[in-house]
Amino acid sequence: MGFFDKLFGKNKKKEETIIEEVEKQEEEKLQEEEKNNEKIIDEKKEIEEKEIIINKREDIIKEKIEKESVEKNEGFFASLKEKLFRTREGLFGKIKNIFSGRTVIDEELYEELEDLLIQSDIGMDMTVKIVNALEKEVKSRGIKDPTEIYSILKEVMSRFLIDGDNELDIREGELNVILVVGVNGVGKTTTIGKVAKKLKNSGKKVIIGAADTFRAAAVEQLEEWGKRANVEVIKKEEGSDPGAVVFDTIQVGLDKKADVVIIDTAGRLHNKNNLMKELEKINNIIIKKLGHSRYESILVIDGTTGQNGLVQAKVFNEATRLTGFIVTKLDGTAKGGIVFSISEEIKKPIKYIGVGEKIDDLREFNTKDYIEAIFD
Ligand SMILES: Nc1nc2c(ncn2[C@@H]2O[C@H](COP(=O)(O)OP(=O)(O)O)[C@@H](O)[C@H]2O)c(=O)[nH]1
Ligand SMILES: [Mg+2]
Repeated sequence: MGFFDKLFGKNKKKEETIIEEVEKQEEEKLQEEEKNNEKIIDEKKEIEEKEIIINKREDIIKEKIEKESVEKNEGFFASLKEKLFRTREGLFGKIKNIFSGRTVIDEELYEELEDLLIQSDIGMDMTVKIVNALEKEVKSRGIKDPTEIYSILKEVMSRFLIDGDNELDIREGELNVILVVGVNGVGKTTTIGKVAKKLKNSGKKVIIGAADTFRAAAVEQLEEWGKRANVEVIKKEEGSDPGAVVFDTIQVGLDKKADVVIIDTAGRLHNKNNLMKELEKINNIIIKKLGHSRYESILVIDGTTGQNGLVQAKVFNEATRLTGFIVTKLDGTAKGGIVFSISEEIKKPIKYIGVGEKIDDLREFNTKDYIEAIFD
């Protein structure tokens, strides 16, 4: 082996080891990079998975919130308690506080209670009756703890609500008439739509008569509700005789073998005598057409109008023949005491209560449910 050979051979060896080393290093680098890449991919995956979970959770929460708010505020499934939360939180919440904040039962307590009851639209007379009955009950049971009074008040107040006959008198196999009266804006037309849907859903054939002929808008509004409830509406031109509409509606009801005819009426009170005369005429037409006077004549009262509602109830009750009441807008008031004074002073049943502007916002009235809904 010559010198060069020796030299190059050695160098060759050196070259090989260098290449080997470089290759090794590169491989290690590659492996490291791959590892890093895998790590990044894993991390990315993890983040993506987390995002999916978070999104899913958000969707579930969103859905839940939407569902709850729909159930709370709308539709048939909202409980009466939810619908009457203003009444409960407002007035009756305050009443609860006057009992819990003291240690003795004294005159001052009863006075405070009286103030709150009057504020709730229960009215002076009713309030005195309730508080007297309460005092008597508390004494006779020997109650000393003010916190025990709340439940006794609940009991006493429920006694002042007329129980029974809360359902509309609808008979099988004959035409039933429901005449709906009340001043403008109380919710007659809206309530007729709600009642029509309820009856229709229970399998009845329903026809509505538009006897509020004084405003074209009134007829249009009723027709709109007729569409929503999917029932026929009988009407005549604006300004025509309301009695003639009543006559026609009952005739169509008889011809088509309907189960129920509901009649919407005008509610102008600026001319009270005229209105009452008109209603008398309508009543006579109904009795003549049916051949008897077994029909519902329902006064609609706006629950937010306070004692004014009670005055209306008295006026209508004296001038026309009423079989019951529907109190509307109880969703919109912190009061709700009007229900007690109407029930006690007029001594006629509340058939339904209105708890909103939608077609399903109508509830059958019964003492127990109402008391439960407004007391905590
Ligand atoms: N919040 C609420 N509004 C109601 C209720 N009933 C009726 N209303 C509203 O009261 C207003 C008058 O109703 P309407 O049916 O036209 O009264 P009418 O003049 O007696 O026929 C409308 O804006 C209705 O949406 C109810 O139970 N709750
Ligand atoms: Mg109307």
